[in-house]
Amino acid sequence: MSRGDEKKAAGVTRRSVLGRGAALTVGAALVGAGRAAAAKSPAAAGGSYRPVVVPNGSKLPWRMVGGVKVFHLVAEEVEHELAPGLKALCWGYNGKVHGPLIEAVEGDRIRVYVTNRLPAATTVHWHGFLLPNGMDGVGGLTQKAIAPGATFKYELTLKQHGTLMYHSHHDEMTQMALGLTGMVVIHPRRPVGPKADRDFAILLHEWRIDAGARRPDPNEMVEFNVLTMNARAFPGTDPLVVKQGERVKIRLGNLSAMDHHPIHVHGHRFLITETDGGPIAPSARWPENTVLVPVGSTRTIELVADAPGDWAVHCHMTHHVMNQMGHGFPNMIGVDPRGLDEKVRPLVPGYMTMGETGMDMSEHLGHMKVPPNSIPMVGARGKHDYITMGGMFTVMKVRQGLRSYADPGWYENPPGTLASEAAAGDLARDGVDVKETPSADSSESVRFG
Ligand SMILES: [Cu+2]
Repeated sequence: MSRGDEKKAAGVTRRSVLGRGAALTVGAALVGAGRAAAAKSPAAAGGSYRPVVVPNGSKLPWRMVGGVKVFHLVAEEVEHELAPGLKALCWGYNGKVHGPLIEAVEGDRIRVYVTNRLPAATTVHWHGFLLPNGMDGVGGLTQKAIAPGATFKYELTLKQHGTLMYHSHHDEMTQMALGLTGMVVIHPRRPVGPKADRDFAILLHEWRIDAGARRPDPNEMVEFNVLTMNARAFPGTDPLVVKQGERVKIRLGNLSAMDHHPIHVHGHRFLITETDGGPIAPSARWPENTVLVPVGSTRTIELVADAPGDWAVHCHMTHHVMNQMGHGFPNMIGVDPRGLDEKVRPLVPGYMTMGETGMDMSEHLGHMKVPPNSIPMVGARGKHDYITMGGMFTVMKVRQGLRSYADPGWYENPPGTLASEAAAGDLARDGVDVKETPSADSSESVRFG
């Protein structure tokens, strides 16, 4: 997320302390002090709202012209870094993949210019919007496609609030696979219920990028090997930094080609409060730990971050928390590679059998080579050890008494709250003999020893 976003979010948090009128002034001053962004301040929008934070992402600027919010999207080729070590030639908007998030308020009249700098015709579909048919952006059906070099104009009044999306609706298979997608947040004109202290937006996506290749393959139907949150794969994802006790909203959108993503949040339970159809009545919400975000949908969850720590937030499909270099391996689990490596090395210099105990690559770190412009299947160094995760994975960092939302580093576990190797004294006290295996034959509750 950009520093501007952080500043805005930090500035607006102070509103809860100050009076509303005074706070708006403080918020506007902070935003103005950030970039030349007076026109983007919530105060100028005619409604007060907590600006959305887009981890690793960006927001589209706008200006007010005769009571209309004017935006300008430019569809173009973008060289984008999906994770450190992996860059791809994608299609995006305004130099970004995915496109910048569009933020507005229910009731706003918006005008969006779309300039096409791609080598192919395109459109922009306003996904989930209640709008005039001719503004829906379906190439051929509701409009003529935007030819390369042309600029089209979409204009509509926002009749709803919630988390929506935009994407190309012309040769979708190619254009969405290359990244022509983005999110839209429409804040309610008259909010009800408690306001979130932190409001995050994350767009889920999947890509096929062969090792060493620079171009995502839009023809892939099944084997996606780069899974992303806001177009970044772990360890390239920014953490979600939250003060302990804050009310957190996470807006999840999914414009993957083929896969739904069950997003799991550790250490907390949340309520699903909205879909792209709008808010769910409070009486109909139920607690969850995992929310399925189907293709072409958004889901908004809310939680109170009451537990300090570094909490994993990730897709629960285990192949979606893996990166490029791990799929399609032969199954080597249980194979004894001794002797094999020596036989193969004369034929394949540097050959090393991997995967005989799984995909924990920590042992191979340092001498493991991957082809240029590709990333190993998992991970990064964590505080305690190697983190065997990649892809659609990030960390929610909950801390007491934060002074900024900059990455606070790894969590310091209070004494007695960290899993650790069992001490001999503990084993003796509890009658646990590590050489014995308690019989697990009974389906009833039993005691051992
Ligand atoms: Cu997934």
